[in-house]
Amino acid sequence: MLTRIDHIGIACRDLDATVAFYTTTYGFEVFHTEVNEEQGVREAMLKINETSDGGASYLQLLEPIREDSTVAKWLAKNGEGVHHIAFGTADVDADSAAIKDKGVRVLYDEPRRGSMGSRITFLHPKDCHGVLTELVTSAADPDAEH
Ligand code: MC0
Repeated sequence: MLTRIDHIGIACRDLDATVAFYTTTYGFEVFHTEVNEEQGVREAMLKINETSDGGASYLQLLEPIREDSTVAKWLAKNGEGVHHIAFGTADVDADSAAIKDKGVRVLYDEPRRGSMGSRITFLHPKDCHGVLTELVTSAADPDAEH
């Protein structure tokens, strides 16, 4: 069951400048930063609020670290902006299987590593009315990796 918006992924060309905008303009704080080599991004997670399922919702700012990354490709075509939305679930395996059974393309056979040790998969945007959609199961204790 999808229980929250885990994050909104925002593609940017300059992570430090974009972090400065979100922290200075809105007063949000950076909760976590990391490089995800597999996904080809450097990212910052800004926690917006805790949620009733024990999780949280974040803004995820994404800067590509190489030209062949999906985010670099998307930026070249669309410019900066909202890249994807991510829904939180306690069981990404079960939810992605159930969604696949409904005819939506799930991009990974097995969930991969996401922010803060989470397990993630993506749904094809062409099957989701133009929205690249991610499913996320947080690590048991995401603060431990923060
Ligand atoms: C591509 N398309 C999108 C899109 N990316 N539509 C909406 N939102 C997006 N973000 C559209 C294109 O415009 C194109 O439509 C069609 O999908 C095919 O795209 P493409 O540019 O030809 O590229 P492909 O097919 O090589 O790849 C698209 C695909 C890829 C969605 C399969 O981007 C992918 O595997 N994404 C999942 C991984 C990802 O994005 N990782 C970065 C975030 P037209 O109409 O022009 O044919 S990593 C992350 O977020 C992690 C760290 C985390 O949360 O923890």
